[in-house]
Amino acid sequence: MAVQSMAQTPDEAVRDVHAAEARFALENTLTRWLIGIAMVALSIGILLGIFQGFEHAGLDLYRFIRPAIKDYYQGLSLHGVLNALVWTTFFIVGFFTLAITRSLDRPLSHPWLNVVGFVLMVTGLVLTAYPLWWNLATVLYTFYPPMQADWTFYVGLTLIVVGSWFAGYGFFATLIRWRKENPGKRTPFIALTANITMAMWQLATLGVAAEMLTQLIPWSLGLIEGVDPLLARTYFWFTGHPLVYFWLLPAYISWYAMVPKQAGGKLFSENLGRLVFWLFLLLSTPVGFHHQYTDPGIPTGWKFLHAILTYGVAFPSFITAFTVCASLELGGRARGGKGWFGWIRRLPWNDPSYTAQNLAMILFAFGGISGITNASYNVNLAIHNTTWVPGHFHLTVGAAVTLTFFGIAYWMVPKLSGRQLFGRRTALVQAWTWFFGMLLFANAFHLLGLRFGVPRRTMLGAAPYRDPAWTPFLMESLVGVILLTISATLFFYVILMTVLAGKKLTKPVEMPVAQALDQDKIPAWLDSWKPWVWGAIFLIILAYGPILYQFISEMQPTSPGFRVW
Ligand code: HAS
Ligand code: CU
Repeated sequence: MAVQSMAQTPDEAVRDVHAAEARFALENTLTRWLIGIAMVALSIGILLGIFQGFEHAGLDLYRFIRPAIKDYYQGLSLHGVLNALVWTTFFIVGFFTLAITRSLDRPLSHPWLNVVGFVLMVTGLVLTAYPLWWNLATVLYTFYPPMQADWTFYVGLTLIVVGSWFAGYGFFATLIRWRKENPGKRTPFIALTANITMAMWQLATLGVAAEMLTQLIPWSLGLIEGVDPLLARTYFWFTGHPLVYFWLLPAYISWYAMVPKQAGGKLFSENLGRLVFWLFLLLSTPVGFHHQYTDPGIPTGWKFLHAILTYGVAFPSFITAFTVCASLELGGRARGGKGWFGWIRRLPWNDPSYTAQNLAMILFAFGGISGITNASYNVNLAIHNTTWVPGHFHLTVGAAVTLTFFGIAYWMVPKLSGRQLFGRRTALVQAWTWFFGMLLFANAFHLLGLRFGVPRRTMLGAAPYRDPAWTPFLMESLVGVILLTISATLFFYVILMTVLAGKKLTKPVEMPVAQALDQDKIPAWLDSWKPWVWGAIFLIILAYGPILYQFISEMQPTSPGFRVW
């Protein structure tokens, strides 16, 4: 990065920053497209979420958009795929393209890999959108067989994942090149942790790749007659759990390495931060059976092993809670905060990028608690397949991750568009309405599931067994949905107005990068890949190898496909 020297005028310094930014023209273009597509997907996904919220409260809005969207289940499939799979994956790859290259202060070493990745992801998205739109893939975002979708759905999703692999190869190649150019130097935190996230993703997606290639794609093309649902679900959750950390870790990167800078402080411990990401590489995957506690056919011992490992993977999040709070405290005190809690008031609550992310952290504390509840082998039986589970994941992916991505967008969109954020106050209202909306929505859903066993993924508005005792909670969730509707409208308004009508920036925005208290004291073992990658492979083989071998050798691919909606 260009630094303003004594002899430079401010104008010259700005020109230098522009020139430095020009080196990243391709990276900027890729990021613009990726986060643009992510936001379009999110806008449609959210719209359908609003329809669902109203349906649960007894107001079927689908009748106004029929036949475009046939019913609740088609809407729910679109909502889940667009929000949980498309918004996240496209935003993350876009964010990393910018963050890794700025962190290493060098452009991508093999940009064609990232361009190929982008083309594959977009082709995959188009292929996936077609059957979703025509009600040929109403199988919800987990696409459990024997529900069957059109082959284009499976091939499309596969291409999105393969595209993200290519993006990952581009990032790895760039990191390797940087290491050659900078022998003996410790990898910068953001570049390292973003690459760890992508490496975790490569290992984790082997499950869904096997599911798609050996079962779902040939089955939907009529090349094989049946599938084995238990084997397919096991492959799915092999990827499905680490998928949630693929969403979370980019938010953690921002909380560790960017938010402390925005708060005016420093990262409390980079060593702890690095340890956390290596632990996620190690422990994210071998835990998938905590989604299958109620599946018959999986021996109890395996479920128990995955339960133990799940408590293991919660540990790095506890470290994160500690480190992030300590870093914010450093910031609050540097800004003049005093006393036990006085520093909290001094945090930059007037900065929407900061506020969105701090609110995201607070909601994640609750989402984390409900996750740890889910993970208990026996308590899970009380809440599995109830609305408790969507309550949990709206606090995690819907709040911790999405609200953090909104916060990131509040500096990244000005950076990419060269325009000042439009409506700082509106953006602040957006963050707070999302916070309260998710809080009410998720609280109601947790309680409905826990107290009444209300089923998830069900047209509750039309359910004949609907109990009047549910009504106050459904109304609470409706208030949440209304707040979220307002919030989403404000978000897209702020982003669109920034791009279209924001004041031109005279000085480019820089990516916030926090210094760490211990940044000159990083030991080699927190900068070396081999032990962690081998450890991760070893644990995956231990936790999945024998049982997958048994499932594959006893496979009964007999189930035909069903189109239920
Ligand atoms: Fe989960 C189901 C267990 C985390 C997402 N999860 C789901 C599903 C989704 C999902 C989408 O064991 C539904 C799948 C489906 O459709 O069927 N989950 C966990 C556990 C964790 C966890 C143990 N989940 C996540 C994250 C997600 C996510 C993260 C998305 C991003 N989850 C489960 C289980 C199920 C499940 C079972 C299956 C349920 C069933 O029966 O179907 C842990 O990783 C959570 C650890 C987190 C913490 C919180 C740390 C707090 C921090 C914030 C600190 C900052 C503060 C701010 C306090 C321990 C880091 C300070 C403020 C100032 C002002 C200074
Ligand atoms: Cu999980």
